[in-house]
Amino acid sequence: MSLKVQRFKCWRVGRPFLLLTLLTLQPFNLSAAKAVGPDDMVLVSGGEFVMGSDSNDGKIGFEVGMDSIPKHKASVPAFWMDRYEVTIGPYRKFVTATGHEPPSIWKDYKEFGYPAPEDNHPVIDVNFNDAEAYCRWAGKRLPTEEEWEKAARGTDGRLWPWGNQLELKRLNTEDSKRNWTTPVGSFPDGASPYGVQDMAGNAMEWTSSIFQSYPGAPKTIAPDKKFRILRGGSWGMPANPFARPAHRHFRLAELAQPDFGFRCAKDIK
Ligand SMILES: [Ca+2]
Repeated sequence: MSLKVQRFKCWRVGRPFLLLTLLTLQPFNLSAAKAVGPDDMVLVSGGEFVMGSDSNDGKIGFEVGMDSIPKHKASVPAFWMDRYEVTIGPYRKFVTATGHEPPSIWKDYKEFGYPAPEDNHPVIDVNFNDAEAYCRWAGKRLPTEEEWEKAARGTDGRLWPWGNQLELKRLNTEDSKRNWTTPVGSFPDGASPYGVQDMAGNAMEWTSSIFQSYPGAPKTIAPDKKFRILRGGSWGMPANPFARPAHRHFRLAELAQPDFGFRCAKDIK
């Protein structure tokens, strides 16, 4: 079995352990504007919003990870956010322009039975460093997880980008049985209050944030730069809890998987 298939299968097999971890481990220690910015970015307004989860959002340890509590107020300055996940088309231009190593899945997709890369699908099989390098090349940056969550949930603490009820027709997750990415923007009814799309499902998205406990968490751990936060779940995961925007997913920064993608943010000058 190839390393790539092993990696993905290990991840899938490992999901019960993730849930077990969430269950058993102590914490490791619109007023929304829809202005269109450069490169089809949308303006996310600055200010306070509801971040994180509590027991009202689901059973702690099952639907709500121990690392996602408590629910708290956070605040970010206004910023630009990509409306869509970064797609293969522009990522290919980045690779050509810079000589950056392309995702290995571009070469071996046939071997593993994956669909051929298509320009309007999100780029996947990228690690944190790839994502950061692309955003820098594009004159942007990765969003923090605070920015990502505000762009996905707005200010009112909703559970999903469109509201409080999970509706599987609004996103691409394992539940939809597509078993792969969809072209970005395929679920316009799944947009967030700011008009940002695919914030639940499709490609899971790297943020710039280092994994650490939230303020007021029952227990804290020291931040570790080796781990970065991904958000939003993916085509290969059940929607609940993984694609719920408050769900945190931490992985080694150098890890690439066939469902790891990203989008970029940008400061307002
Ligand atoms: Ca996504």
